[in-house]
This record gives sequence, structure tokens and C-alpha cells, in this order.
Amino acid sequence: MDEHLHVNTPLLESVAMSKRVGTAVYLKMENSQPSGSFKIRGIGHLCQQLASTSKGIVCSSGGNAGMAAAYAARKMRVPATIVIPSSTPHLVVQRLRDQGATVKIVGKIWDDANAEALRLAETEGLTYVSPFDHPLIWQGHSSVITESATSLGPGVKPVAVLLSVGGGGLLCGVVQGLKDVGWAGVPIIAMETAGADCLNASVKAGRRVTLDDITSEAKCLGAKTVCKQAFEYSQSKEVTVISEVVTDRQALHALQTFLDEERVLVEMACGAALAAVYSGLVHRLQAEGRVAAHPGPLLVIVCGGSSMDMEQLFLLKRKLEKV
Ligand code: PLV
Repeated sequence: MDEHLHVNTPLLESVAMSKRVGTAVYLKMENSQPSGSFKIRGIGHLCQQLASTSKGIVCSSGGNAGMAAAYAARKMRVPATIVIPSSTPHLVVQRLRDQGATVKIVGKIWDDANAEALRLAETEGLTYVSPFDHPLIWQGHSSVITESATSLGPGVKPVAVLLSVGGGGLLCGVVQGLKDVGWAGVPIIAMETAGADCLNASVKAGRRVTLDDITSEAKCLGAKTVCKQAFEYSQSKEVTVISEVVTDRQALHALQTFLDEERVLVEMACGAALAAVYSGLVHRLQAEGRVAAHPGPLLVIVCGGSSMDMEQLFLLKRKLEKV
């Protein structure tokens, strides 16, 4: 199969965000991928490279990597088993089943589910699909930048790229994409929520650390340890990674504002990146001279996600706004 499984997503100027930031903001609408998030870029690529003759794939996921793997497997006519933790909302279980996948719920957080996926790969002879930690995944994800560069046109270079970090696969892909299009110096604002901040904790410690637990509601950012390559990029002089953390309430507020202003519903993992705009963090980075205010644009990766609907939003609002 030569055709890739992801689609070219729209790159939309956000007038409302541009007004807030004071420079043009462009949104890379990964929510409109067939699996609901950017994950299909990398996971689709990996599956096409490694799994076309496989007797089946097994993917551990907080939800969206699983959606991508299940979608890829269905298109490739390969069976898929997706292992998710109990923290994954039921609506995702249903969406995975609708893609034809077998769903196993194991443990409380992604790291528990991942141990089971690795075990199944070993004992059942299935192709293991990591949600973020593989060079083929990063290569697939890099297309989010090459595509954005084509849409922006020649001579336009972003002042920064804004994204979320879970295990760091998107970050690695974006770094690769920036290098591919000659934008290696463009800073990446790498956002996490408190309680799912494995990159930030590692950056602070100066070494890769493992969180004790995942306490954030942004479960799709909930890897306890960031992948080695992402940490190495954060320490590299060739790449500028600005690691920042927001609260769950800020991420929730961000996704609600995004829904109101841009008419698109995304999940908490994506809200973390959007919160950098709505909480004034981008403004602060501009004031500190860490991100240029002009000429723009700021490129926001709207990573998307399938674990949010109106009921889930209502539950989260009740839970977080009570605190
Ligand atoms: N989610 C992974 C890892 O979870 C998953 O299994 O779906 N935005 C969204 C909507 C995501 O789903 C994820 C990752 C990220 C951002 C972060 O991407 P990463 O893991 O490549 O840094 C534990």
C-alpha cells in the first residue's frame, strides 16, 4: 500500500486567537484526521511499513493512538487489539469497537496497559505498535510540518510551533519536520498539564525521570516517562524546546473557549496546547523574548482527540470547577 492513511488537513487562520496573541495564529486542524487526531500520520506510516503481512497488531494507548491503529488496521485488513487503561472514557471504547478493534482494558494508567501490550506481542506473535516511541512514527508525524510549510507558502516561517506532549512522539516528529523544511531554529512550545508533566519534570531534573503517577485529567498526555529522543531534543542546542505546564482547569477552560470561538470540540490533551494562548503564556514568552512577536505566524498543532463529547465535558466541568 503506497497511499498514506492520513489526510492533508486544513491550515486555518484564527482571527480570535490572532487578536489575543497580537500576531497571526494558524491552526493545523488535526482534529479532522479520519481517526480524530494527528496520530494517524505516524501510526499509519508505521503500520504500513511493519504490519502489512502481520497476523495482527497490538497497540497500547490512552485512546487516540489506539484509534489511529484501529483505523489503519481496518484499512489494511489486519486484526487490531487495543489495550487501554481504565481511565479511558467509555465513549472511546465504543469508538474503537466501531473501528473493528478488540479492546482490552488493563490497569489504571497507560504504562500498565503498555506492559500488557508488550506481553501480548511476545506471547501471541503480534506486531507491537507504540503510541509514540518509534522512528517510523516520528517520520510519519513530520508530515504535519511539511504540509504546513506548503500551505503557508514560500518565505513564510512561523515564530514558533505550539503543541502538546504526552510521550513525546509528536514533538520528535515536529523536530524532524522543522529540519526537513529548513526551519530548525523555530522554537517549539511544548505543553503538558500538571500531573502528566513527564517532559517538564525531566527538563527540570536535567535527566529523564519517571513520574510516580498520572494525576491529570488529560489522560492522553499520561505517559509516566517521556521517550528518550524527545528528552534528548529538549537538551539539544540545535533545537529550542520551551517546556511549559498548565493546570487541568486551564486546559479545560481552553477547550471550552476553543469550542465557543472556533466551533470545534477537542479533548484535554489538546486543551493543554491551546491553554498557552488563552492563559497568556504565549504573551509572557513574547515579553521574555523567547518567542518573537513578529512577523508571525504562530503555528498551533490542534492535535484533536476522540475522548471528549458533551457528557464528558459536563462531567469534567463538574469535577474540576468544584476544586
Ligand atoms: N496520546 C497517546 C499517548 O497516551 C495515545 O495513546 O493516544 N494530543 C493528543 C490528542 C494525544 O492523544 C496525544 C498522545 C498527544 C497529544 C501527545 O502526543 P505524544 O504522546 O506523541 O507526545 C499516553
